[in-house]
Amino acid sequence: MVDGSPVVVGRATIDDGRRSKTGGFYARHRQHTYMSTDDFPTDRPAVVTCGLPYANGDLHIGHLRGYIGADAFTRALRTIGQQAAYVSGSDMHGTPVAVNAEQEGVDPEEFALRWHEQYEETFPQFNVDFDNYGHTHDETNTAITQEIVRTLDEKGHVYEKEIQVAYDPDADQYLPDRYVVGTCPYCGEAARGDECDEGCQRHLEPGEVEEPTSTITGNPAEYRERSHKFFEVSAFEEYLTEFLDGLEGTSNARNQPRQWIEDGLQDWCITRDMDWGIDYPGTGGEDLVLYVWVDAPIEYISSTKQYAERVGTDEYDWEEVWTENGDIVHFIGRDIIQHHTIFWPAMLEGAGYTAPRAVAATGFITINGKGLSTSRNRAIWAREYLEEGFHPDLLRYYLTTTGGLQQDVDFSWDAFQEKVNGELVGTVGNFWYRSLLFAYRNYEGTPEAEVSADVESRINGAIEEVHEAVNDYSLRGIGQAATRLAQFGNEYIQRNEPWKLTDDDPEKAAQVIRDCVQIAKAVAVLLEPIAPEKAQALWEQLSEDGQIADAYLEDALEAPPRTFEEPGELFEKVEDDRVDELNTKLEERVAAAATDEADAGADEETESDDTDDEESGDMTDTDDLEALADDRISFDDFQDLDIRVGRIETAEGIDGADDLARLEVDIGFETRQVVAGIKQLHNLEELPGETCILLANMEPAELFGVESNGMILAAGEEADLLTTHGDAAVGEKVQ
Ligand code: B3M
Ligand code: ZN
Repeated sequence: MVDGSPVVVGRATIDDGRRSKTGGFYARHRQHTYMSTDDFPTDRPAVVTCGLPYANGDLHIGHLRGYIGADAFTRALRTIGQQAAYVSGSDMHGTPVAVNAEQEGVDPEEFALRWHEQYEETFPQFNVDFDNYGHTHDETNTAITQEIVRTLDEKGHVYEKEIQVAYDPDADQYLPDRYVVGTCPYCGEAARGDECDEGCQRHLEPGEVEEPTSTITGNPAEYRERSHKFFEVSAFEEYLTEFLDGLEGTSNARNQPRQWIEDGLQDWCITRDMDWGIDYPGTGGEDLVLYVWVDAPIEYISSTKQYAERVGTDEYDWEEVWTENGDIVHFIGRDIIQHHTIFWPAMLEGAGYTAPRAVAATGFITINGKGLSTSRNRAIWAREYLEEGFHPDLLRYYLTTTGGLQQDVDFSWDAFQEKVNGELVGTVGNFWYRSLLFAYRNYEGTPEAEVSADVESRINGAIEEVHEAVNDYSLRGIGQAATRLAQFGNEYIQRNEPWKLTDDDPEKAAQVIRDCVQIAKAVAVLLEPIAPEKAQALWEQLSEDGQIADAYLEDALEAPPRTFEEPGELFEKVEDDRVDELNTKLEERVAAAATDEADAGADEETESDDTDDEESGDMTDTDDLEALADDRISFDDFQDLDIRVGRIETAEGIDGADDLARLEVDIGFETRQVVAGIKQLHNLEELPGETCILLANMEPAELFGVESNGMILAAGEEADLLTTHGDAAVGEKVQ
């Protein structure tokens, strides 16, 4: 245990930086008893949001991972009895939209609305079922944004300051954000005016980017003095530290901002020299608009309000959620953690709104192990996926159950085929079809028998897994609960061989099939958050009424109707030749894009496409456990490893490196400096004093200019640090 004994912080018992398992049990008739009263389901309304897509280009698989994930999470919350709304909207403002609209020679409003309408049509095609999908330019968001900024101003949190802003003399224009590119002052990578998108991912303030170049003319930009409005984020340091201690979601969303706070918070420039955006509402900034990152998250509130106004505030009280005590859960990409864990909670606190309960920051998507790149056409486009004729639930399953939320997930058509054919066709579909077909042929539906105690208990176990997965923000856990139950079903039917029993022991045969039909229904209820349309189809095959989306987890134990029709197969194999064809198409178009780029002499570094989140694909093996090694080593080989007990003396983040921390570890004879990829996974402040295990005779390596002289051993995707449990002294050899 790295972080010592469990401590009660904020809402939940935190143990090693993660929510503890509740140890709760499932009871029928919707009475839940859990150790912590604050686990989901709560008696408060929840809202789940997903980062707003900039209304500036086609949606691709990188976007879908987030929207599908948050949709699945909301559906899962509802299955455990949590009232929840799922809202988002299009991000219409800022330079990501203005620059692209200008390139097309279109007015930004018209440009953004066109994309907005396309997104509204596309999301439901992936069964992403928003309760409200608005946009940041509408009246609701304009009004709430201006009100919040006025409140912050009245409370003394906003001030005016003269700053240097980039200016293009040829274009006779100021150059906010994406109108300027240059070098990040923190890590030296190429950066946009307001974000170090290719390096350390830091938000950059106006004037910070070095060697500024105008993206309009390509000329070096000048700096000119201008008066701008600032929000005093620095005054919220203490508040934010406490907020992070109680924040749920992924560990990167807690630990990364801690580091930024430690480095010292800067105030935040909230205005820009542009026409496109929401007007600054106070005095003295009449010619300024608000920075896009002010009004964008406020759309979470506006969209919730629009939903509540549509269904009635008796049904869903948006003010309770946002100003009293709602459970607010934000799903975001890991590149926008700073906006959601520093600027946004400070704004909410300053203006008297509710703090988020959780920030779940997902990793990126890579394609065939390489960074997704829209400009290089190395992407799987939303429209393309559907046009290829694949069912949306297959992609939903792939994206939610391949890898943990924080991990980068690789997509390849081969891996997609393997997952679909293995888990959905081979496990879930196979179990569903064989059970229901047997039941239909022999009993015209559900046999008249009681579900056996063992099977009831196994289903209860799966229900409990979902409760735990929801409270751990683990989409993979939700999906796996369903797949594992189907796996159990397959083993159960195989073990009991009902086909041999129908003549010899008809009662036993009926019992086995009764159990299987119940498991089939339970798998559907459990799988609904991930694969809602397929689950609904199974529901209908069972002759169940209504929508499976309205079912609670405990309905998994209710008997299905006595009779049903002949079932059909719900999943289809992805054939090898389809995969070959899709691989070829992808390769060809990546090659074509490279040729176009070469022809146009495009400069890759200065491209301004927000969806072009090229990432180095550092893939962890995705599903479950890595296979055991086949090759055995000798005892002598093992003896070659000099593994020692160590004590961590210091731990600090390495500037410019997203994941790396520098540790000093006492190993008895000496203190070693090591570099470990744990910056986002642990609260570094809490590591000194912890006992760890260090591979001492690892070859030295240099990472980000820091020499690493040994390797800390850790397990699993959250880098659970290995330790000792007795009185082994520092320096002792592990053998
Ligand atoms: N529109 C897109 C991004 O940076 C941005 C998100 C806003 S969330 C409030 O991922
Ligand atoms: Zn940087």
